Amino acid sequence: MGSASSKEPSLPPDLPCLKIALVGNPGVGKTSVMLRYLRNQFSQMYIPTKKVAIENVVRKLNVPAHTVVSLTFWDIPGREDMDLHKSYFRNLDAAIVIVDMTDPASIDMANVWKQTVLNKLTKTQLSEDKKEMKETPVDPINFPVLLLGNKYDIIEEEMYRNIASRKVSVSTAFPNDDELTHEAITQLENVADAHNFIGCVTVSARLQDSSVAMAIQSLVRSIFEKQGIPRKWKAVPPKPKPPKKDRPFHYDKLEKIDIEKVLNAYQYAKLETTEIEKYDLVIEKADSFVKKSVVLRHYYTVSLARFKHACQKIDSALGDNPSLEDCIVVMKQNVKGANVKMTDDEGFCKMEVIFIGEESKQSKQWKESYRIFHNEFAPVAKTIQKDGPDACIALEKQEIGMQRMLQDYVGSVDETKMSNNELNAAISGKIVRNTAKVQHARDEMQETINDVEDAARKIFSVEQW
Ligand SMILES: Nc1nc2c(ncn2[C@@H]2O[C@H](COP(=O)(O)OP(=O)(O)OP(=O)(O)O)[C@@H](O)[C@H]2O)c(=O)[nH]1
Ligand SMILES: [Mg+2]
Repeated sequence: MGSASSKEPSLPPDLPCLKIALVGNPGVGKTSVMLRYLRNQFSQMYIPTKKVAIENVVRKLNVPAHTVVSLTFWDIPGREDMDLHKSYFRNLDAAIVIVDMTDPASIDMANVWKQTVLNKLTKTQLSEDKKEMKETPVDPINFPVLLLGNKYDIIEEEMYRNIASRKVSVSTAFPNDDELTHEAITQLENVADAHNFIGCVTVSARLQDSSVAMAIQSLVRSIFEKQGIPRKWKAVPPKPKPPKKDRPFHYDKLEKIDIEKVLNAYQYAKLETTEIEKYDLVIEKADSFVKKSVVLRHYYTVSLARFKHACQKIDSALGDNPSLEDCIVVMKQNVKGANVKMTDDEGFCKMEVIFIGEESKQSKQWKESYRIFHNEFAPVAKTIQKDGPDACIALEKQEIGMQRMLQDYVGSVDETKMSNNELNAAISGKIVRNTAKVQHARDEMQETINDVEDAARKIFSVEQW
């Protein structure tokens, strides 16, 4: 059995590790089969493998349960002058003899390759006194060797071509299985039977048809069936999570809201376009600033309302529309085994939880309020403080741009004496409405900045109480 890589911390501790050798004549596609399985790639170019190539992969295979398995493939070059070193076949779990379905000679050679592997099999074991490693031969009788008929795509094409030429005048859909025969398939099956391979499968390393993956999965399954899957080889079940109420609450590890995502996801009525390219470019730019201000204001209002609502659940005495200060007081009063302190954080505030006792279990309602404050309300308020003033300036510029656009449009209509009054009115109307929306967005952004400043003042004022 190959040894598990102990460097991978995320791997299951008892990862089953299989060492599999790929052998066969030169050019049959050993490297291609490995490349398809490991990286789902294929190259038409033939570059003969000069030295043995060793590749490892850890996969979850359905063999039968979803079991994580480490597979190490030894791609052994097929050249005759290759020295087949002992180490290639030491502690081997299985071998795949690959043949080329378009090359009958390579199929005939399959048994020679199988015997070569079996003759060289050894395994290492600790000596009886456990002082050294001993190398001992392996009984080849039950050793799993799979016969893999590669380049099936080529003979499949050939078979379909033959059928097509036989059925020139017949327009039936698919040929049935009896018609899909080829002497190479018969030859492959005969060799597998005669020489006691564990089975034979046709595959194509060229096509992305999963044939290679399925063949390897079935080989691994039969290895496990033969060796028996020791209990420890089964996929390691995930550690049971502690019951919900005992789970530690990481105050600073809560993921903060992603403002960019919020902006992208928000359903927003865009500014109107005019179908005049030079105007629409300006409108599109203005639109991004308007959207940002609308979304930030909306999100700020919603998260503040959600925070207040959550605080009401901590203490129902808060009433219907509690002030922000009262909510912070409730948070401070209801924290257990800790103090809550409001501190400055990038222009807004942060709710710091300072533990004073060993037991610090907060109620579900408290945690939810904290989560909303930390995760939603504070991040959006900080973004408004940071980006709001620039957004206001940008919106002001866009507003001027829109006014110029209107002048330009009206001027251009006069100049060309266009007679389509309805269309002119529609376009001017769009520009006027867009201008109003930009103006409104700027006013709202300014108001929101003031609201956030006000909120920060109120929150800090609680610290002085
Ligand atoms: N059409 C087709 N061509 C294939 C397939 N598999 C491999 N080939 C081509 O066959 C040639 C030889 O493939 P390799 O994978 O390099 O063969 P190999 O067995 O590793 O050869 P050596 O390293 O010399 O032992 C390449 O040109 C591949 O593109 C297949 O499934 N279909
Ligand atoms: Mg090769």
